Amino acid sequence: MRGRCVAVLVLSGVCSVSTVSGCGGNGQSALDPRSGPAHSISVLWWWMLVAATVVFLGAVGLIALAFLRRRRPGAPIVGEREGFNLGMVTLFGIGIPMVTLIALFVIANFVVMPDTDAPAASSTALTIEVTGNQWFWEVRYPGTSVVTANEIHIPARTRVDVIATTADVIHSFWVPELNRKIDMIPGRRNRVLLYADRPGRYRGQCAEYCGPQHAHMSMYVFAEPPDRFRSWLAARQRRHFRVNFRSTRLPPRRTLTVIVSPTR
Ligand SMILES: [Cu+2]
Repeated sequence: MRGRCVAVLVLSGVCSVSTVSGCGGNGQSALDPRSGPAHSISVLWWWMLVAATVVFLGAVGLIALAFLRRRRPGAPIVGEREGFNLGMVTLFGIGIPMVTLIALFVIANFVVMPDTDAPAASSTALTIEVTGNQWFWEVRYPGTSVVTANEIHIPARTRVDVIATTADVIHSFWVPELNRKIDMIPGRRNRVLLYADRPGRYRGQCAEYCGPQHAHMSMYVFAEPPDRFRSWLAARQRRHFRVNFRSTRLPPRRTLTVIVSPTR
């Protein structure tokens, strides 16, 4: 019996470590925030972990206590007191869970969500359109003819309004280090803020199962210093016009500069 318990504990530990290790290591972690909204989400996650740990350890402690005292009547210290069991059940079964859940609800809905909501139109400096396709991301930069696939270029320390749409099924746009996920629903244009507080490369992933190649539907956000971003965009635009000018076979609307990069 004891050997089986140890085996279960070891297995649980291995599973927990494997699960947690899957959260990082590939440059994609909600616990490594690089923007204000992502920071709020990670703080909420840590508080939820603390609350869940306290409740879990409390429950395990009470189970262990009950097991150790299984041959003795009554509770420790108070003994066999009338109404004690009902009080304990009310406190641990109703009181503490209600307080914990209400606190998390209030913090999540009134503190974190306003932080991660779609940005007001006047509060952003740049708009980018991202369309989910089975199974790649198509990114357009309004006002230019530049199109990229599976990579999004943004200026760092700049509020960017992402308009998320889909060309086929439901996808979910998610760059964990920068903000929450947002669904791409046929016929709708959802918006999410992208903001990187420092230049870098941030991995994103479709977070809604969208078909057999869903797991390969990842992308990178390249946050660059604003002047380098402007140079990049201008260079791509010039290249588009050059390709467009030289092309004699394809109609102009088809000769867009598409940069396809492997994401795995
Ligand atoms: Cu998808």
